[in-house]
Amino acid sequence: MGKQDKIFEEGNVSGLPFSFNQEVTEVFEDMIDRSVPGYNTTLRIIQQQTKNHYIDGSNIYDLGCSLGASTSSLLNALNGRSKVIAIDNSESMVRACTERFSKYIKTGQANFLKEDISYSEILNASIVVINFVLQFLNIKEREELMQKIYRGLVPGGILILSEKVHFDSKKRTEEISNIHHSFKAANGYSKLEISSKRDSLEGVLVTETESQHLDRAKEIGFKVSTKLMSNLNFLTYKFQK
Ligand code: GEK
Repeated sequence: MGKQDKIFEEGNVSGLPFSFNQEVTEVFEDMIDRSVPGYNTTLRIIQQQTKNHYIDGSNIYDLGCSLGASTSSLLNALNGRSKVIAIDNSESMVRACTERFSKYIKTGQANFLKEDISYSEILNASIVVINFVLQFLNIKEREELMQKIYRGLVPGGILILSEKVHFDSKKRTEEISNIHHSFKAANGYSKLEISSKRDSLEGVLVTETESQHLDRAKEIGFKVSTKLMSNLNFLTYKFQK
């Protein structure tokens, strides 16, 4: 585990919107672990689903890999059978991954690309992971990325998608959001840290409802959707071609 996240201890001092810069990269593991309920479960799900659905000779993608936690789950499940192509557009995240995973890069088991996933090529894939990343793209980019993933998957291939969501009812959204804030408080974040982070994410992390995600996937052509994890306002789905 890296450094403890104290970025918003004094509030949003810079006043800038949230970004995945060097400062965030250094504390990212602590930040996501203390902020996203069910995050560690998603990593176990990715490993288990990859064991079940990997198709020989296909490609494996981790889109928006951050420090490579999902990439690790993929590598553990594959045990050298295929290469993982992990992509992130944050320079500091990709630099950190290149150091952390040097052994896997040398043996050709992993490749880390600094790219905007909106422009990445996805080909001959049996597993694509987007663990809490679609929420950072604009709505048009989400639609285009999901279509591209669908085209890039082999028949039977799967997309594992985790997202933060909101609910149709404003009251329910508020209620769950308050419980989420209690989860963060119980993990040591102060009221100021919680509100400053929320403000800095305004317009950067934009949630949709569960039905918006499901309708989009269905319209694109995904045949099967299975909810694998639901923890407050954080969900993981498997969509199969
Ligand atoms: C995990 N999946 O640990 N292109 C490439 N990367 C992007 C883009 C984009 N357009 N937009 C955002 N990112 C990881 C956790 S974190 C989730 C993913 C979170 C990247 C961004 O740089 C960051 O590293 C990641 O998506 C989101 O399983 O912080 O809530």
